[in-house]
Amino acid sequence: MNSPHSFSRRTFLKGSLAAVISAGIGSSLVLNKTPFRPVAAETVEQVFQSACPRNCYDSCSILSTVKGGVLKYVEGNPANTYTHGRLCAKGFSYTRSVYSPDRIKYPMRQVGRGSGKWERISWDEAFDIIAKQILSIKEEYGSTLPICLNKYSGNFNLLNYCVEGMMSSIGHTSRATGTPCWPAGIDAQTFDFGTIWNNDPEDLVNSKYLIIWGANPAWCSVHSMYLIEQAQRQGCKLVVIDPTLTQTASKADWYIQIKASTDGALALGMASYILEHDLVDRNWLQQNAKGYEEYFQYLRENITVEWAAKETGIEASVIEALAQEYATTKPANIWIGYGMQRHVNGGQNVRCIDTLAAMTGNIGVSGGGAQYAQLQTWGIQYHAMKMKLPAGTATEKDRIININNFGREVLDAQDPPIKMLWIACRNPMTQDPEAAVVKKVFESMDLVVTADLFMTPTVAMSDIVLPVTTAFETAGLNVSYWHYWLSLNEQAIAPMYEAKSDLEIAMGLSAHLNALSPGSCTYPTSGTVDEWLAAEFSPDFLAQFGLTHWEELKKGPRKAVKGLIGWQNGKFKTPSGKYEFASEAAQTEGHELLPIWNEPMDVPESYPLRLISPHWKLSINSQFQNLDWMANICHEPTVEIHPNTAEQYHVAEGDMVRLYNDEGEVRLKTHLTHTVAPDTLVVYEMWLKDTPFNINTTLHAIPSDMGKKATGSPGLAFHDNFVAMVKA
Ligand SMILES: Nc1nc2c(c(=O)[nH]1)N[C@H]1C(S)=C(S)[C@@H](COP(=O)(O)OP(=O)(O)OC[C@H]3O[C@@H](n4cnc5c(=O)[nH]c(N)nc54)[C@H](O)[C@@H]3O)O[C@H]1N2
Ligand SMILES: Nc1nc2c(c(=O)[nH]1)N[C@H]1C(S)=C(S)[C@@H](COP(=O)(O)OP(=O)(O)OC[C@H]3O[C@@H](n4cnc5c(=O)[nH]c(N)nc54)[C@H](O)[C@@H]3O)O[C@H]1N2
Ligand SMILES: [Mo]
Repeated sequence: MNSPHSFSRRTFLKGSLAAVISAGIGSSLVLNKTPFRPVAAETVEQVFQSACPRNCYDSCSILSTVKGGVLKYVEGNPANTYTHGRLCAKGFSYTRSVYSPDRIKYPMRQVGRGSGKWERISWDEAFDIIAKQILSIKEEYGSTLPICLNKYSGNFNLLNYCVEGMMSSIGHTSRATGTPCWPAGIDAQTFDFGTIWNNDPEDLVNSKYLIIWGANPAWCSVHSMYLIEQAQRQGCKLVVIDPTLTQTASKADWYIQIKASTDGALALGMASYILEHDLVDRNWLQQNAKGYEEYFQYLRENITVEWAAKETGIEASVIEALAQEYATTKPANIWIGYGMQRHVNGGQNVRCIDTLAAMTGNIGVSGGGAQYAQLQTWGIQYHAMKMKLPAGTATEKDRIININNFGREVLDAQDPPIKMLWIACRNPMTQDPEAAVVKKVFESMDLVVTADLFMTPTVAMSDIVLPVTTAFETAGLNVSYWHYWLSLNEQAIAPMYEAKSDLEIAMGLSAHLNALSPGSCTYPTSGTVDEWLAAEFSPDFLAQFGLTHWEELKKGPRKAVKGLIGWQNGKFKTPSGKYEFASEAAQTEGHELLPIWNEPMDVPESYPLRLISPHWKLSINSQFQNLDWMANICHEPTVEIHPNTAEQYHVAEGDMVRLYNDEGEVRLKTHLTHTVAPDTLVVYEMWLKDTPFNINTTLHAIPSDMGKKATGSPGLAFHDNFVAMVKA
């Protein structure tokens, strides 16, 4: 997931069109209501290849059944052996999101930002207002830098990089850069290995020992659970390390509750045990690693299991048993989650965990690894994104705005200031830290344009909303940052109402800009969907999936034919070509040379409770939970609290409480459960329609230690958030 997850996916290569898209200069696009394939008679069912474009490990291949032009049902595509014919609850709800009465149906203008007074306008009018504003900014400031794009994870269809392309095609702009998902861990693995490269998750079945360390696949990567359970049936021991007893932990053979942000100490304690008991794979190290003697010296001089026990809150005997079992059961696998790196020392903690896999020779082998994510399958051409600047562009480059401190950095931007926002695939009002600051940003703009499907809190703070298509109403291409499948997404139904894809929007805006000011935008104003798709394939990319022509994907998804076991070739992408225990690259970036212990954040005296806000089973970030189908299952958020803590604060099950700190506050009901640690509260991040709930009103924009090198901005320490609690 610069992407993936934003910059990295974009730059490394981490994140319909209707059959014919026509655009007349100066006119709006002719909306093509003809589906990708002609609609057959009302009674005939047609099945289309679809792909879930959400920012999720699983990126499922879907089969969509359409009758009479209506999407009747969706199911997992069995041709994808990872999706395996299954979907998650969110996936099965797609028929509801497509036909939801809450869809934004037409372009609209809001009279008074935040007033709720929306009036319908035509696409022509919308494009006209936007194009004129862009040209007037250019006139006033001599550049397009006052225009800021914030796009991230609403839709990872690879053609959606057209939004970045559209921005480049008008000149240099300000860009929300980086990713909230995984940046600290990416940098950590970049220092250690050279990049991120997990084994094919279908290889999980070959593990004999699996530690899931700060990930919750039972909710966030549901298709991996099937593989994990298969491994368990074949004798694999499953260990889960998490401050919370998650649903994944409930499936484990061994759940270890850890104090948040102390994972590095646990890994170091285990490493010191492995070293002391001579369980090190010296042979592997000699051939593949650099700097391990320095690391071992650090362990010998500084680390004991007893010390690790004190830091982590885990008994010494447990650490010893875990280290012993991990180092002696082969192959052993560690899945390093994104939740555990959302801390001020998160990247360094990942580096500490990586060393365990290296010390025991569990790298480059089936069933082994230090699995985090992969970008191996992201090698498209980025044709929709790479656009020429218009002639006469005076600026030298885009301006970087840290996506993880969007509010503050936009307000602080000067020379020139930021005056216009383009928001696509994003809901910063609920997903970003410092929600009050983000609101100020929206209030201070001359024009805010948001392209979305639903009336989110972000749309509510915009001047213009542009209705976009769902994946079923457009075409695309999807890969995963976890598994190795490539799926084509065929257009299955005509666009609903007046919705357009982001690509159609880019082309339409370009037509309008050029009509008003010839040469002001280089984005193409025409092209068939097949042409746009074909342009993303290089011979290498085709070969990676054993394809001779991209259209073979119309028959079904394809899996990469090589690169399925990370680092099997032993050629690490670090400066030395080895696995680097000692990383000068890390040092150059201002980090430690070695994966030594870095302290967690101090608990502020006035705000003694740690508030962890992980991802929710019925949503993908701010999507899905707004649907009535999901609201029927969960209609209000709760704060999970340990019964002992509840007693201490004199609160009972279902009481309303106020959680607050110097950033803001949130009010919600309690749910008492032994699954959370006594010093910790858990509130899942989500957007529920028609409620003021927003957990990020309490969240400071505290950076995690790493992320800048690979993704352009540091990560965000989402889970180093501390609050006080009172009965409301
Ligand atoms: N259902 C669903 N699936 C999703 C998403 C979603 O919102 N919902 N989001 C998608 C996206 S964008 C992402 S980035 C991924 C996220 O995928 P995950 O990383 O699996 O999800 P999180 O819930 O963020 O965090 C996982 C776990 O980290 C734990 N954790 C927090 N701090 C620590 C710590 O200090 N140490 C340890 N050991 N554990 C810790 C949390 O308690 C949580 O159980 O999932 C993707 N899939
Ligand atoms: N407290 C807390 N906050 C978090 C996190 C956390 O763990 N805790 N996790 C963070 C993480 S890892 C992530 S990835 C972010 C995610 O936050 P965002 O990047 O904002 O992603 P989403 O909420 O998935 O979707 C944003 C919007 O995209 C819209 N959308 C969907 N498809 C399309 C499309 O085709 N075109 C356009 N233009 N729009 C579309 C959706 O309707 C939705 O309103 O949240 C972060 N926020
Ligand atoms: Mo994410």
